[in-house]
Amino acid sequence: MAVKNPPQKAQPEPKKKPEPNKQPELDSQQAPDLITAPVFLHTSSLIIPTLKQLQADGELCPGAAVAPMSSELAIKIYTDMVYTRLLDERMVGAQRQGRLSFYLTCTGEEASVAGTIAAFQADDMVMAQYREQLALRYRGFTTEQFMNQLFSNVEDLGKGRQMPVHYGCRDLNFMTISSPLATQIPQAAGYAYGQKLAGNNACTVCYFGEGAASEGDFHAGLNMAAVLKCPVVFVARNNGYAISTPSSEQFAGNGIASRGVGYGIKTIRVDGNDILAVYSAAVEARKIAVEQQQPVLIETMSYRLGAHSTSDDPTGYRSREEEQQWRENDPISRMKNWLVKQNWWDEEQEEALQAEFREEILAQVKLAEKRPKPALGELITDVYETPPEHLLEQLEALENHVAKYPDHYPNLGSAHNQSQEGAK
Ligand SMILES: Cc1ncc(C[n+]2csc(CCOP(=O)(O)OP(=O)(O)O)c2C)c(N)n1
Ligand SMILES: [Mg+2]
Repeated sequence: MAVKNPPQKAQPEPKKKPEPNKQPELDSQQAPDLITAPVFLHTSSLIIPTLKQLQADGELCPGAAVAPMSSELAIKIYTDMVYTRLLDERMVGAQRQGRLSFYLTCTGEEASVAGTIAAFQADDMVMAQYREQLALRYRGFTTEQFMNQLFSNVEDLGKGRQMPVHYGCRDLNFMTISSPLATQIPQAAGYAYGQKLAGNNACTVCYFGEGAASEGDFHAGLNMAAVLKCPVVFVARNNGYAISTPSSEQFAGNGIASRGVGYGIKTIRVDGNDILAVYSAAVEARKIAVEQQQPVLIETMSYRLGAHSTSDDPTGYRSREEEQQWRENDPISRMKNWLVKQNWWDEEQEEALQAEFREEILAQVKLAEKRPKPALGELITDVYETPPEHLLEQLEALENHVAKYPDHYPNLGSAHNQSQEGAK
């Protein structure tokens, strides 16, 4: 199936014959340096091809120059994609059962994340948006760690201070997610500039959605990265929507890739549902970032198959037919077809793996939801060396409130009593 993102105009428009009284369009391939009459550039002056290497039936596209991928790596990538799909399904279910407050899935975009993260080294920094849990899984974040964060319990690395899904893990070089869109983009440029100065041959991979690319931070971040030649790979996940806003209502240009070129950044657009194309592009992108010390932009064309979050209902703004069209273009089945053709995978392995993942996730949900919440006093630690008076007052007021209405805060239990100690 051709990669088409129905709600947006990401593909170049077909060339039309100039109509009378219309400005002729300039073809960048034949453009002279100087012109003597006003001729305007148009979106279609920039041709942006889409890299595709794997077909839906698991056959390679003729002539595909695929980055080498061992069977071990292919199976690791595939099983992490399957894990994430199941984790997402289960956690949406947990939210619907009232066990969890909020969740965001990666469903439909697994190849965009798996194919990119697999091309980076463990000491490369990841700065993500919020839909890239697969990158953490790839680096070894455990089911228990996912659950502790999602249930904001005492074992959560973030001490229960963040909304569910806002993961962070220092040991895995995964910067903590921030809710305000696009803040990670200039931060990634800055982090990569630090890596350049340190000369340690590491780089940063920075994920964001096409919607986040409308923020000012996107423009500042890309420009800084280009001018300062920062080793950062920007991955724009173009999934067709920013919550309910289709890309066709977000921008009039040729996707996000055209902007990379505009900032002087080496740029590639890939079929985001094609694991081999995404991986091949990311392997080359990392090489450029580290060996040539300059940024790269990858735009992955895909589709957000699920709702924006558990607070959203997409039936109000898009059709089931559109969703079905993309469901048939599923990145996981495409990779599975390829693996089966390589004789690296079969149905029996698939069933065993899914059963194992389901059991593990369910067991960890049950354990995580029973763990106590972090001590209340932790709310005001780690910012000031000595918590200031006004925060201590607010903490006291909160503790009095919780003491007055204990039935409303059942999970605080004994952890609440430790809070005084935590704050001091
Ligand atoms: C600065 C800012 N504005 C608005 C929001 C609300 N918001 C959260 S997610 C989102 C859509 C982002 O879309 P996109 O970047 O395409 O990512 P996707 O959800 O499609 O992966 C919006 C508008 C926010 N978090 N931060
Ligand atoms: Mg989007």
